[in-house]
Amino acid sequence: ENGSASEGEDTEEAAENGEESGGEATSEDATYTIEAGIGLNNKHPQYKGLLEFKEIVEEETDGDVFVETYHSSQLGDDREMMESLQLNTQEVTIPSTAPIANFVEEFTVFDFPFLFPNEQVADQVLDGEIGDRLLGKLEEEEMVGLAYWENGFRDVTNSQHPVETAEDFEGLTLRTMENDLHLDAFSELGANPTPMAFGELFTAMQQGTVDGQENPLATIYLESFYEVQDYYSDTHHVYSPFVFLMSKQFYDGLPDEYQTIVEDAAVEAGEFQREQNRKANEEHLSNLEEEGMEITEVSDEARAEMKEIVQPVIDDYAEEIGADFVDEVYQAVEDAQEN
Ligand code: TK8
Repeated sequence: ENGSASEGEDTEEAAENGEESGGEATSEDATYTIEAGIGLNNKHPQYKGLLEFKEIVEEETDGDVFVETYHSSQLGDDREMMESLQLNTQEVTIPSTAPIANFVEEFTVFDFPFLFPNEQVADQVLDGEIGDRLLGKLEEEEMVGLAYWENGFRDVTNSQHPVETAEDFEGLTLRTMENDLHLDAFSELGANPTPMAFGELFTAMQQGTVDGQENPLATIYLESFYEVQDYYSDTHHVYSPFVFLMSKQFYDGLPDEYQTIVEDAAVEAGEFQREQNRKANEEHLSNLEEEGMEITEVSDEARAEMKEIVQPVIDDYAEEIGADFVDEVYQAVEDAQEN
């Protein structure tokens, strides 16, 4: 690995070169190189957000910090990329909170089924004191959390039959993220959950190793899941945040001024990403229909029944990660709804 935080003696010179050429930044001109990798492909708003981050950082540092972007799990799956951040052999990744919970268990709370009623409430809680506090806990794991981005409300697809009520989960082999709460909640619903890295999912559906999966609309459409799935249901059972993570060792090695730049850029690019993501999630339902998927709308009653079934699992995890802390999160959700 190329020791990307290598301190060059020619910082000023590099910056000058960047200015003189006036063109695209290159890694040769830079003192610092950020290798940034995500699991989703380059059509997804997550990648567009990452390109926005790159543009801001390279412009604000006059090319002295160069950002190399990778998608489609090219650098590994969420877990592997986080491990690379811990070792400082990769600088940035933007995983869902579910795999992060294997490093900092309190992150499990954001994956509680039906916790957030809408995206605006999610924004307020994540961008508020609670979200901040959890980002702080990542430092013990050699990572720095710079901002929350958005994966979105998760919906179910499968190749067997429409999922309209809780009973329809019975017997479905569903790929889940590698997260114990997800595993237990889908078991409780009667499904056969199969945890698997995202990068293996398409093939698993294609080969029939799993009947289905759950992810937000943008992923279902932009990753062409409609090619191997027939039924879509807008269950919206879990809101998945993304977290913009940086290797702590790399971050600590940056000059203060650059730390501020990458932090602000992660937040600003995140605002752009959330916007793009919400647009995508609105557009892609009709795209799925055009591709021939059968769309099932799930009623509020059916959602309430699903919630009731998984409630014992939620209670167990609340106990495990700290009942007082979880109460604070519920309170923050309520407060956000009043605003
Ligand atoms: C992408 C993952 C993914 C997530 C999943 O790296 O694994 O299903 O929703 O999109 O974070």
